[in-house]
Amino acid sequence: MFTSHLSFEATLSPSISRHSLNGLTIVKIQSPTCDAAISLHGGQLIQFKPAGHQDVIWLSNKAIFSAEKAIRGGVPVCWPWFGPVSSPSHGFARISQWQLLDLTDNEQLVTIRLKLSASKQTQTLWPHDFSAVLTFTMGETLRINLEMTNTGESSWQWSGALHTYFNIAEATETWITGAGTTYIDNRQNNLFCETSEALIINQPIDRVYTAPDETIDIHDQGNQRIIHVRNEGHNTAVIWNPWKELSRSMGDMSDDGYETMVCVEANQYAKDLASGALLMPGENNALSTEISVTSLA
Ligand code: TA6
Repeated sequence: MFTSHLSFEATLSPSISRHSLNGLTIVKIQSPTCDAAISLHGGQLIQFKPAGHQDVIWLSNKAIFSAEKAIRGGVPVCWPWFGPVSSPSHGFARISQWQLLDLTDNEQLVTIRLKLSASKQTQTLWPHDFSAVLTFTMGETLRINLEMTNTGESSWQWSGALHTYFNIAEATETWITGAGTTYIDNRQNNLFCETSEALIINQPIDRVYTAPDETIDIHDQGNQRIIHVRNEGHNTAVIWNPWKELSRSMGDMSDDGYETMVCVEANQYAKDLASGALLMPGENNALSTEISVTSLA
């Protein structure tokens, strides 16, 4: 567990402290309602455990904490594009250093805001002016909101995802409802497919659901719970499980890692950069996901 490798730096409030891990800054939350952690590298939540529940968010036990790489697990912020439509894949936000803007802590509810603005580095990858603010609201539930502003003189287009890795007891005992009945299958060369049944996690899955309900439910039977995922500002939802072969091929994922995780992502999908959502100068847009748990025990 990453927590055993944290070096304490400072107390920021009764429930919030700052630590370092391999040179990365980790903000840790320990409140009466939840344990959580956020890496300023990538602006990435890496832990969320509501009081009285198992971890809701999955983090690879082989995750690499380095400024050069996205952390495997948690909630990677894929922005200002999703997927391999440009380089680096899934955009630069998840490998950028975010700044701690401010925090609030009233014990029941903690909010943390991080900011990323355009820089010489980002403009070599994406020649636009922007500011992006991530707001994490953590209590019995978790809400992550990515707000983006076009601070430049010309319009730009974006796509992206809050690429959430969920912790489940056992993939083959888990099914997903609410994703809808139509999807683009990345494993069949982006073939458009229709389905009716709930999705059971018993094979490699890499699907962009094109008409998801506002709330998607993960029936985590092995943990006797349902995880509710309510997305806003998205046009699709991505469901991903790498399964055996891909798990084995990823150095930052154990061979059996696929058995206890599934990604359900709030996604603004675009098949290429030019098809992204348009943002005019001075305008802003947002993408959010809210996660809650119903115990069936
Ligand atoms: O969200 C699904 C996906 O686009 C998959 O195709 C797979 O590439 C996954 O994201 C993880 O991508 P990463 O770059 O983090 O290895």
